[in-house]
Amino acid sequence: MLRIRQTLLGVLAMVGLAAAIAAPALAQAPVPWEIGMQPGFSPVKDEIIWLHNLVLVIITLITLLVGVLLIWVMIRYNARRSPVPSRTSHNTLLEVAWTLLPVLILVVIAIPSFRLVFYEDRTNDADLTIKATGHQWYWEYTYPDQANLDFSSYIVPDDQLKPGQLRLLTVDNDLVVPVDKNIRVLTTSGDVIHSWFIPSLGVQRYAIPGRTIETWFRATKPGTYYGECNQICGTNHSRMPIVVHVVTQPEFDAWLVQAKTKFSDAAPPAGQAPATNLQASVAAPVTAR
Ligand SMILES: [Cu+2]
Repeated sequence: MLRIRQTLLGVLAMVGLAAAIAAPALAQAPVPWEIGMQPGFSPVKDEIIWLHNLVLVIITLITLLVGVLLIWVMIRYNARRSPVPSRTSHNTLLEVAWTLLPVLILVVIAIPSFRLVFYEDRTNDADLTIKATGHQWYWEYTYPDQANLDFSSYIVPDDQLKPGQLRLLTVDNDLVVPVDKNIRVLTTSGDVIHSWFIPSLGVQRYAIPGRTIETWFRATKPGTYYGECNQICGTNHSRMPIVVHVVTQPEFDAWLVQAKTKFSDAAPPAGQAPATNLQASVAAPVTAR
């Protein structure tokens, strides 16, 4: 009897362990009928959500006030109830109030808004820098601190998706970064304007040819974060998703070793412009621009 119980416990423990291993890790992607923002997993996104909620309260109050005033005017001052309209054309107090009040409301919104713009602009103490270069139609990622490790990230076409992989959001090579580290992001482009956008990390930066723009994020939880190019950039604009895989520091170090071997022939020599890598050269020829 004891033996059976022990065996059963053993099996249960194994099932539990297997479930823990197989449990889906955090994956932040859009879901159907989502009307709010994706939950935040970076300090910048938390600030964005806070500002959004502030403006939501203000705009709701204004909408209600204007709505109530409109209904009141329509009922109380329509031609039937008020056949002889008032001929008042000036009211100093009212005019001062409806000029100053909106100004004050705008100032209340502007102060945290500017603060946020500067907060998301850059980080002074970056632990890691990555460069995201937009191309028609894929992303190229470079790790300047890591001997210019460089690789391309292409969408996985619908007919090659494995079970559980998200359509239009899965790529062959994820961008991998460590958790709880300040990641400096530099964006640029090799052709037209793209935009590097990951909603749950609060990152959105144009990728402009001939320019390098900076921003940053710090992912607070390991997981997979999905984003997309959100600047209309041509025929396959919808087919250059962004996948950021956030892992622990030891996992990141292990990945680096493996990635440096895997993408070694793709890494440009230090100090030189990134060469077109292997994947780019075997990619389908670009027919439309
Ligand atoms: Cu694009």
